Amino acid sequence: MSDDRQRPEWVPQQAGAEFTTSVMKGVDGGHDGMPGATSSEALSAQATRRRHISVDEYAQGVLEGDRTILARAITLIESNASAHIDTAQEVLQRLLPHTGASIRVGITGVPGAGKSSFIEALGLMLCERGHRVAVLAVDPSSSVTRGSILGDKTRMEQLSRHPNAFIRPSPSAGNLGGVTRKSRETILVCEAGGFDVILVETVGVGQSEVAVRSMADFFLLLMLTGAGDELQGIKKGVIELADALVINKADGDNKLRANAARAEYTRALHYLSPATEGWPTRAYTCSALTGDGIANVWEVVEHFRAQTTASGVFAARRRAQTLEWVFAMIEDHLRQRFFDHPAVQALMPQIKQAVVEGETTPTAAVKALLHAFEHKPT
Ligand SMILES: Nc1nc2c(ncn2[C@@H]2O[C@H](COP(=O)(O)OP(=O)(O)OP(=O)(O)O)[C@@H](O)[C@H]2O)c(=O)[nH]1
Ligand SMILES: [Mg+2]
Repeated sequence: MSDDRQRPEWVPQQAGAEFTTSVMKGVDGGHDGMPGATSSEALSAQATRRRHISVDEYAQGVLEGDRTILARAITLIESNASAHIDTAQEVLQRLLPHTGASIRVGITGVPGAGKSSFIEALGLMLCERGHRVAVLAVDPSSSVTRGSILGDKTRMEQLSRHPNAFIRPSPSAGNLGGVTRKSRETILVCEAGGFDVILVETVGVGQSEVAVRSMADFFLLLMLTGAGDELQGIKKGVIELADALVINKADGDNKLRANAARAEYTRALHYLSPATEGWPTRAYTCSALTGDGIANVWEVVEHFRAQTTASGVFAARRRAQTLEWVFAMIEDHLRQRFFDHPAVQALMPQIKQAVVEGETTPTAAVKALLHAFEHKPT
């Protein structure tokens, strides 16, 4: 059973471009607080996995908290096949009225900062308090490093077994735009499925933090005490995205250094503009290992939610994020159509040549390419 839980069902190679993602069973039977799955229930769940599911069944299953259907709905969202994209959109349309009632927390930090351990500790605490916690990952590079998915599942072992938790690894493919869309839609499906806390983990590799910030209400930067160069080590741009800096591993010998780092960051934060209007970003310490400070971090998140909800900033950010999402997708689609256009492709080599050799100005080159795009039939 534990084997099954940790082994992603990789889509076969011959599935080609239809699927770009790995599929992992969200959770085993009985994780809804429902009676544990008997073998016949497990069999019928397996049958559901294979059988075609209609839009109605998807929507109803997700709303009823059926984890098999929830996992399949996410798989549908992660598929790049155009038929699946259409069905996924119909399902999402049905679910939309039931989305939004969660707190979406983005969590980032350099590799080894303890993100997975922190999520395990925080997630378990929240589950014990009766929250339903969905953990998602955004990692555009995970197609290369599939191993980390397995690593994460084992690091979140207790959480992955908790009846109130649902852990979904990153869709393992391609460009950030695609991964972002899939993650945002997955958030919506999880909300419709009754998850009231969404934790989105991403590795600190630059662009993906911006993507996760764009889908999170609260953004948390997990940090380590470094070798004296605390402030230089981390990119200022990333700190400016954060609603809280949390220095992890404040335990044992490291506790004093962690407290010193917190004081140092607190001073530095005075000079930065806060990520969220009216919310001063502060530094905290915690230990994912001992659990120290974890409850305090969650208090901060709840305080943030209460305060920004009262001020209207919470809802305003959600609205702005949704609109940004629309425009980002328009840009993606247009860019794709432009570069895929046969006339553009035909003209491109000579235009590039002319530009690099100084025979054409960039402006004239763009004009010629856009003319080809707009006036030549596809
Ligand atoms: N002492 C101590 N060790 C910790 C703490 N949190 C995590 N670790 C250890 O730090 C290492 C990295 O932790 P992970 O949770 O895997 O870190 P991560 O940020 O998810 O790493 P990546 O997924 O590789 O980006 C593991 O060996 C953990 O056991 C902590 O609070 N205290
Ligand atoms: Mg991790």
